Amino acid sequence: MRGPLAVPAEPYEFAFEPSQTALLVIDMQRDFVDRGGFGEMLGNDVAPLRRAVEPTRRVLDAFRRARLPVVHTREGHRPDLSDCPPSKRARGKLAVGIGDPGPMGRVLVRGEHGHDIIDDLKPLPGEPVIDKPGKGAFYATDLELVLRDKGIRSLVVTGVTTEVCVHTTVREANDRGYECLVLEDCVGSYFPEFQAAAIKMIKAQGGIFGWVSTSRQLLEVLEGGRP
Ligand code: C5J
Repeated sequence: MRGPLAVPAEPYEFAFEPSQTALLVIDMQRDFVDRGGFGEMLGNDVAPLRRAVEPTRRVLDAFRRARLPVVHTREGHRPDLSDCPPSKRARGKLAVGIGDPGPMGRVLVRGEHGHDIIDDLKPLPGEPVIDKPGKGAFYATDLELVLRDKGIRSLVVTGVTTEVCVHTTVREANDRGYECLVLEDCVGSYFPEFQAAAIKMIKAQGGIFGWVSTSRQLLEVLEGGRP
């Protein structure tokens, strides 16, 4: 692929070298995104998260066609919960919480059906899947090593939820020197007001955490608007 490229974005054009850019797909897990999962069981409307699936799939397909790196993350814990801070488990005083039997197996436990990535965005063999115990994808994981070994400097960020794991990861990436482009139609929140505020925060103050664009604008640059 030719490079460098530039995508229309806010607060200004996002320039990137494709060979140094990875797609990050954050926590597109059944328990957050699917109807009947843990997120919906807590009373959340999963529709805004589901709206991010199709545009994310198009971007994922484009990265795969261009043979650019894709990295997926999943939030969750070991079956014995030894990597789950008691404070995280206790928070919310939930009747069904982390580690408990939920609608799709034990909630946020690795190996359970609900913990895994939705079928529409299933990782391909060879695409790293980073299992993270926290909200940020860099905390207590080998993500930074994986990115460094691939020579990555820029991240195209998608996933859920915008104000929690996406934001935490973008902030961590920013502090580590990565340039982040967040695709606003490829990230989702259960709360429309949080989605709007989280997107605004990223691009505020000259792009304090990064840039914001859309899947369409990125795809037009990556492959001339191919559907
Ligand atoms: C949350 C996440 N919202 N992946 N996790 O607890 O954003």
